[in-house]
Amino acid sequence: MLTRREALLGTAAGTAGAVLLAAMAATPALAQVPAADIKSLPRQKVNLVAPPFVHEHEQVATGGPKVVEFQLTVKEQPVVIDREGTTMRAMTYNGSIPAPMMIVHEGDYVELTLVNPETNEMPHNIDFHAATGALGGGALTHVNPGEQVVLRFKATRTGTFVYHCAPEGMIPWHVVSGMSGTIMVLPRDGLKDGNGKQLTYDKLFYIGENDFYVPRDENGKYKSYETLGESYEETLNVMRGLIPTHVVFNGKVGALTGDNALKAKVGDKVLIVHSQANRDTRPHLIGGHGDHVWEQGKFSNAPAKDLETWFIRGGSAGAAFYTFLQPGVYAYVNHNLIEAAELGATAHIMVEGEWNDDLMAQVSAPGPIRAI
Ligand SMILES: [Cu+2]
Repeated sequence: MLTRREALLGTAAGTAGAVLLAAMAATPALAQVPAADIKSLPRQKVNLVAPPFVHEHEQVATGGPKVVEFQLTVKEQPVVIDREGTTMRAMTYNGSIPAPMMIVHEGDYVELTLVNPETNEMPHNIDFHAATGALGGGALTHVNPGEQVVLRFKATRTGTFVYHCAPEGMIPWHVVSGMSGTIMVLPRDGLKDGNGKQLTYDKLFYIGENDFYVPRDENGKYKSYETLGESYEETLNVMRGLIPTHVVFNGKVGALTGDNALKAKVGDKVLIVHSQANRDTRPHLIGGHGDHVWEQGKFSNAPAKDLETWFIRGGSAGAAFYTFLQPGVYAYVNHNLIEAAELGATAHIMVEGEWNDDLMAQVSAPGPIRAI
């Protein structure tokens, strides 16, 4: 008798899976990589940190390329995604939505251990948009429950890039269930403004935007499920309608607002990295700007300057550099305001410091209308 997992895999192989399997057959074996030179490189093991924070890192690299080791463990788990307690059967890397950000420098080698614990229901893998070949690594990293795999790729292009799960036939489901993250590949000499001027950030905020598709029962109430397998068919039906029930930052409505607001000071130079693995979005900092914006990552390109709103294509991550000039609470939103206000795509940044009257002042407080 087929288990639920085998049944799902069977469905998968008949559809988009066939196309992907054909592509996989054409991928070279990992053994063809000349490993001798890589063996002599220094190695660094990095412990990943849950968003909106990132692991310690250098902005300007000291020394030459190295092999940077990361580990991601797939966690399939129920997560609460709004203030009403709606619980979604999520699939995650390391238990966070989005998955942790990895930061390396151009020319470094990323060496990832991907672990799929035996207690999981699903096979998983990883497609790095920063990597070259083999479906971004997806063809070399397919792990069933109870398996692990190690992938190495060279970070040859700078920028911010999405990574996500991409198992045959189930790609969108795994992605909109939480399996995406970001890798940032910095130039070895750090970020530049396009005129050769160094840009050094004081803080980095990592904001992952996700669209969720939670089925409702006959009374319109969001449903929860005991297993991923049980949630599959009804979730797919909602996904095919292309109208998300939730559009959130960092996995949950309110994950970065109120008491969870991000914090900065006037004068802080902040790099906001925004990823969306599935759907277009348009970040906007209300009351602020994007001083220097790499909409598509690609730090080798000069950043756009002085943007009011920027565009992050579905399946990419972008970075905006901003120096805060006024104190107060800033809302950072997806400026489809329905998605921001009704579906959840809002964060707050609380900025401390001295108010600058020259930039803005309330000349007279609200009061009765007077004759002009
Ligand atoms: Cu997966």
